[in-house]
Amino acid sequence: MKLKFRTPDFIRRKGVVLSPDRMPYESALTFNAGVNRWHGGYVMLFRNDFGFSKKDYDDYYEGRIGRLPPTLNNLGLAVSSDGLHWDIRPEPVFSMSGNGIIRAYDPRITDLGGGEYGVCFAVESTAGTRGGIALTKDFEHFEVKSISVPVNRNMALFPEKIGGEYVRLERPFLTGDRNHSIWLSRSPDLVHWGESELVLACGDLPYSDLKIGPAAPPVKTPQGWLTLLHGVEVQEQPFPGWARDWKRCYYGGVMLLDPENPAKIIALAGIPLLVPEEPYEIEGYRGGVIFPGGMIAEPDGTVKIYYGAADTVECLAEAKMQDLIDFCFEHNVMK
Ligand code: BMA
Repeated sequence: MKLKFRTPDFIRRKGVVLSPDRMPYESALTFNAGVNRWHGGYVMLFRNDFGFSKKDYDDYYEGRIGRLPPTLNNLGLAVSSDGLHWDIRPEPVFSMSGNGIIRAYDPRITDLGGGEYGVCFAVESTAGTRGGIALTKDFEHFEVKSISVPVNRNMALFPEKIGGEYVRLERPFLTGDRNHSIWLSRSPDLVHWGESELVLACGDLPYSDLKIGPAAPPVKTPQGWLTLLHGVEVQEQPFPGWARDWKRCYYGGVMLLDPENPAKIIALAGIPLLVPEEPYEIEGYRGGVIFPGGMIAEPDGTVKIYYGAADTVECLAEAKMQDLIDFCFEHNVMK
């Protein structure tokens, strides 16, 4: 398949860091993780989908079964000393169901300081998709602070209060696909959210004609908040996935937000940062998906970018902080 874009040369892929075959419990897909620093190393909460296999999809598309099994999922935990090699904890650590809630997925981890971590996640409910926020210190016990009204997801908390308030990016679903835009809301307590402002409309991102969303929680730099996002384009030809009619391409993107008023974009790269090109990004459950959920700035100027690939595995890529910032300005479409 010929893609319109290519990943810039300064991105160094480190490959797959987590895959379903390594799971100590039932797993079909392990992807869309949140990652942060923890106890001198790194911590990862990842999405673990189970209850089905590639064979079910082959059987379905070849007419042997009329219905696909339902997707079940939980969140798993892994820890690492180098960010590349991960030890998976023996049991999943988080799941949600009941009271109209079907499942929780796509976690993102923000270090709020003082040993406290904010975890944002999407919630599938009978009334529609919702965005949840929980607090944890040990990644075993989670205190759910708030779950939004439908329809919303892709929340990412900033690591510090701005103007005395907690701040999050989010992606409500508005009317019509092209209006799935990135918004920013503020809260005094992580429970009550408001003062919402539009950050980026889907139609203003050149590599997206369907929807966009916030990705990893923003990282503070001297130039502003470095922020990853994803942009979705409709493809004519489906990628070679288990889901054979999946005709979408998910790119990773990057932008810089104003340090004092993060609802304002300083620079937005009008071309993608991560394009699905490697076999593990192109083939899987849903081929052609890059879904970044974690970004860590290292003291030596390297940035680790964690992303789900093909909705099947979790990957790591690295770049220099300066290259990411230069990329935003060189290809800035917000002039
Ligand atoms: C989105 C979410 C993500 C997923 C992506 C691509 O709508 O469901 O969890 O990675 O689609 O399938």
